[in-house]
Amino acid sequence: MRFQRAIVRTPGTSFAEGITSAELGAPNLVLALKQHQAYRAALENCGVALIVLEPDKQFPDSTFVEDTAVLTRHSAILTHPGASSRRGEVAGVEPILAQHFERLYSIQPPGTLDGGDICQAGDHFFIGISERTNAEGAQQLASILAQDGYSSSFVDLRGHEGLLHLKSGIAYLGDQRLVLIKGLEDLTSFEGYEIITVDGDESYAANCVCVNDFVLVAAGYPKFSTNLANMGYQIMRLEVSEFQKMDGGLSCLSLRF
Ligand code: CIR
Repeated sequence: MRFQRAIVRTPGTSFAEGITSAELGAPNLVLALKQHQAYRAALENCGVALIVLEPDKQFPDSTFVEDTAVLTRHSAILTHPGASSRRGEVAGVEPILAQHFERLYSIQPPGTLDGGDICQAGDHFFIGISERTNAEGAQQLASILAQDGYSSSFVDLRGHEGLLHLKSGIAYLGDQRLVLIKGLEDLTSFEGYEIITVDGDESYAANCVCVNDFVLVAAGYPKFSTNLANMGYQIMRLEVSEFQKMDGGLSCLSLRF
């Protein structure tokens, strides 16, 4: 699937007040803005037209736009984020999604769902059940996706410490190829896929994003990025240290469609 557009939101002045468990210190906003600018430029180099939303100080985590929606060829599904402090972010992306998608759905409470827990692999969706996405939210999404002919399966992440979202530990590269962190690669959900395992000391790099002819990879993880390059992928390495401090990664910074 080729992406035409991506929605991003510039981090705001309250960025450091977002939720984090990373214990990597406070993020530097000036550096975060610089890294965000490079991320936007990388997406443009992948051939994607950007829709840049203004910073929203009221929602410190709102730069992590991926969590607010799940986008398919047919529709946009607005989420109901698991963290109550993030729920207001959804209304901030709805108008722009309404301009681009004919059909909009919403995950309804008591269902909760974060976009970061959803990994599309062709016509199949892996739906992570996590601290943020509950079984009810996962089931609602599966039913919506089924209406459009997509299959889905649930991946229970609750025993996997340190994994905030499914996509913190998995990425789909196309051609039935999945990137997986150690510990997830044995799950039966991923049978039939070719697995590229990420070493434990580089697990943060598993959150890479395939955008058209390129794979965006976090800088600083040489074993993984060299492995991908040797497999023939065109790599763009991006510094995302300030987003990592807030538990975020490359995929969460955009909604691609
Ligand atoms: C949060 O805890 O919700 C944010 N600080 C980080 C969200 C990262 N999103 C993602 O992995 N999809």
